[in-house]
Amino acid sequence: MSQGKDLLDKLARKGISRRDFMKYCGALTATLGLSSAYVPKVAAAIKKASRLPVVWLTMAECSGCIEATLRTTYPWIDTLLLDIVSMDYLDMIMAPSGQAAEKSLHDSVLRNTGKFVLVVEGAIPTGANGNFGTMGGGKTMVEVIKDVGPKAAAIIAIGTCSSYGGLPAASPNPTQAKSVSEVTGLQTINVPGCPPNPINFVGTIVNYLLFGKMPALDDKRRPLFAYGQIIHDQCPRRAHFDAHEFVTNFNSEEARKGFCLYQMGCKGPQTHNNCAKVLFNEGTNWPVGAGHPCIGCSEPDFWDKEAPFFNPIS
Ligand code: FSX
Ligand code: SF4
Ligand code: F3S
Repeated sequence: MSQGKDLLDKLARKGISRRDFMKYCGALTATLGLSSAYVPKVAAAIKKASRLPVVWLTMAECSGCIEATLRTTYPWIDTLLLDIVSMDYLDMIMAPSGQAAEKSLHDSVLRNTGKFVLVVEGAIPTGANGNFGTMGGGKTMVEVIKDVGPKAAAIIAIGTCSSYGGLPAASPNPTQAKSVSEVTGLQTINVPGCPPNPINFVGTIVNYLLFGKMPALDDKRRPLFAYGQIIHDQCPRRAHFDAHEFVTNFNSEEARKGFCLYQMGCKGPQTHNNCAKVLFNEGTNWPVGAGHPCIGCSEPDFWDKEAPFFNPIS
């Protein structure tokens, strides 16, 4: 049985029709900024994917990234992800634990040196000789990332923590947490957000399957297809900003009318992300749509730089 038919059969068993699959491929194609002519190519790339080996390491974080990836967007994203890639190590969902899990990591890295994609979620605590963060077998996260990182074909930092330090590195940063690139000296492809939209992660992988390379990046090493524009330029409340119609109190007529949240602290004018276009939870909504100002979660050091979150940009 061909892998493509295999995937569609697996999805069918979950009640996902070919039409649903094509709809998702359409959303993915649009997110990647490709014309609709690419939809069949995206579908074919996913169906024919040769199970790209992926190792996913979770470091110091809140697990929001993996939760967002596995539990939202589309209920069957797990099937899709586990089928288009060969998830050789992901401690959060894998069956083996302890030494058996360590062995899976070791074996996969050995078998696929130079060929696997390393996905890292979370920052790396470097204080106390790395002992704020240890993994199975007592190795520090610093040791693990320095060992595994150089053996990968590419490193995707998923979430603001692994990309730039994020929450664990927020002031006063007692564990001296740092980004993956700071600790390893290696360049990463950053898919920030706290958490990031899973479609931007899947899009990065599919871009690799489709074109054999990682997508074009901005100066903070974020894929341009997702982070090429600021929120403010895509926001449905923008007409209110231009007309100086602002919310100044959450419990007000202006808030109910959906006026601009700039004066409530919205960081949309300086935040690069595609939330306003692709939305979260299968296209349900996004922070500003729900009436909350953007807190700039896809920008480096946002916990420190953007706080207090409800103060207007100074
Ligand atoms: Fe959490 Fe991920 Fe934020 Fe960090 O997300 S959602 S703290 S970016 O590493 O788990
Ligand atoms: Fe810009 Fe935020 Fe106002 Fe939207 S709500 S127009 S992103 S300031
Ligand atoms: Fe984050 Fe702002 Fe989007 S807070 S999720 S970048 S709207």
